[in-house]
Amino acid sequence: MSDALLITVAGVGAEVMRSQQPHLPLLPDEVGEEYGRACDAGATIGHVHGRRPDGTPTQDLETFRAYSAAIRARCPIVQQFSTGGAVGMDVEERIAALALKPDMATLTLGTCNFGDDIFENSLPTIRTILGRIRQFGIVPELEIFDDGMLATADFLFGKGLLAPPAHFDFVLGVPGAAAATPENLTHFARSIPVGCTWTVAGIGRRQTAMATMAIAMGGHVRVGFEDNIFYRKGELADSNARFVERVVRIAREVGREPASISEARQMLRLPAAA
Ligand code: KMH
Ligand code: ZN
Repeated sequence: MSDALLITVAGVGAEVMRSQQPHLPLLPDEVGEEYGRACDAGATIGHVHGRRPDGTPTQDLETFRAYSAAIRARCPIVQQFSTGGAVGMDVEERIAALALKPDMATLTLGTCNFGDDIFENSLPTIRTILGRIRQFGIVPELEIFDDGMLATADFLFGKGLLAPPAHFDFVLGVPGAAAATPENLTHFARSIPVGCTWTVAGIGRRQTAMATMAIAMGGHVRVGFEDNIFYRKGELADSNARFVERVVRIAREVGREPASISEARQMLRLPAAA
């Protein structure tokens, strides 16, 4: 297995607003340019949420069509559509854009608190999302926010609804779900089948600490405005690429290089790019 580092850029998200992060991309050209700069810096997966021009979240297919085309015109990053959307969206809305057949789509394996809200992923919701992912031949990223979601992964593997090796993302530090601690990251990484790949998305100020641990552990990294808007305490990041550049610097210090797009596609079991 390659030692190359997968870096996901989660550059849009559904919760952060322009009033908090003035560089948040919203229009298709802005999203294309932002993901292009992140890709130039070493990101190989682009995790995509939709926004209306006023910044409100949407999973509308036409928004994703425009984002996807703008990203593709700028760079060959692996495109991963969110099916989480924003809290409160119904499942049909969350999966509407999958008809565009992105390379990958997220699949969160359980319900958790999400600050004051509830991020709802009951088994029927999971089955509906997974059904659509399979219908369109999309590679899932299994999102794990809390311990019980690892049990659901085992359950789905046992039922043959998912097959290892799979790609996971551990989202650590959401208020109300698993904390971004070394102990949790170690436990999560040990709990998935051998041969699976994983990234960690450390929320807020824990982003860089979690990324550094993942690099040392042989895992992979997710960064971006969806998870963290500050480059360091009190200083807003001026682009998503800044986070990617920092991860690449840390990785090189411990002897890991960012994956190329073709390496990433192989590691994620995606067909070679056309
Ligand atoms: N916005 C969060 C409630 C995903 O992209 O699949 C859920 C989320 C997960 O971002
Ligand atoms: Zn997301």
